[in-house]
Amino acid sequence: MLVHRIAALGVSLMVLTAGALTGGTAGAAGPAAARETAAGMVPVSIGAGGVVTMPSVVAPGVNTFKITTTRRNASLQLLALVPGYTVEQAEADVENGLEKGRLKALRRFEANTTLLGGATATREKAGKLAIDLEPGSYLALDTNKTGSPWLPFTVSGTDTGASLPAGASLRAIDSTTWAKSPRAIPRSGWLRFKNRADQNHFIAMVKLLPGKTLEDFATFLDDESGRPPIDFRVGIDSGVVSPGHDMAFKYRLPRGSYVLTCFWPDASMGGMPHAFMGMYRLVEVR
Ligand SMILES: [Cu+2]
Repeated sequence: MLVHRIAALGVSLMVLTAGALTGGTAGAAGPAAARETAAGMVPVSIGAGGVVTMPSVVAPGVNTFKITTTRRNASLQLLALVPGYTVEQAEADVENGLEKGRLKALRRFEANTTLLGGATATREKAGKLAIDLEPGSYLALDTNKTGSPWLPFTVSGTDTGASLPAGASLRAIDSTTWAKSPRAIPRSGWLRFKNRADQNHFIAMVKLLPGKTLEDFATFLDDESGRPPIDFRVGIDSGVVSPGHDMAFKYRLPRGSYVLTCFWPDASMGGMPHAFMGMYRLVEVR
């Protein structure tokens, strides 16, 4: 029951933060934009039922996936499966492991996938995701929609020659720890997520309500009751990234204090989301 409620909190956070104030921002003109267009811009559209439409072949190297959607909120996630592990097995393991909290399924999913991150989009605002992909077979899906079909695509051909866009960088380290720096990030730009930890993680960064502190968030997690001290509508979400992988996504946030956390379930802790293991810290947006 405890784990179920915790998981429900994680899911609601992911769903509610998806698409809040992310995506393409001002400053679309200029040299950076010209480079993006020149090298590896991949259009992705997400329609009813979380159906993803994008090119079936993408060039290797760094691509920028521009995500548009007719849905209110959509969350693109990219991943690759170990050869021999099928989409059907992966989908079943997600349902049993992530939604029903069955640890064997969660462990099998984690052992057989490379999670590459993602980005959110809303009907009003496109999202942008930059990832360096090696040649191979991949899948794309909308994690904001249960039952979204997993779309296969191939990475092959000539390298784009592009590099990941410059911007602020947040790092996961050790097992379930956020690196202490930077303390603050700008209000908009590209945010890079480097997973240097030994577990899967995602960035869930959510704004603290006025007057609330990180201590209030800690108390909320400990008590598992009362009103959350965070505004679920204002935040960003990176999609899930496997150890050793990097990605970057475009964001825009109002100035303020945010909790940087992760709700990925830890199989070695009975499926407890990382937030409940202390994986959170303050980030100022200036
Ligand atoms: Cu995590």
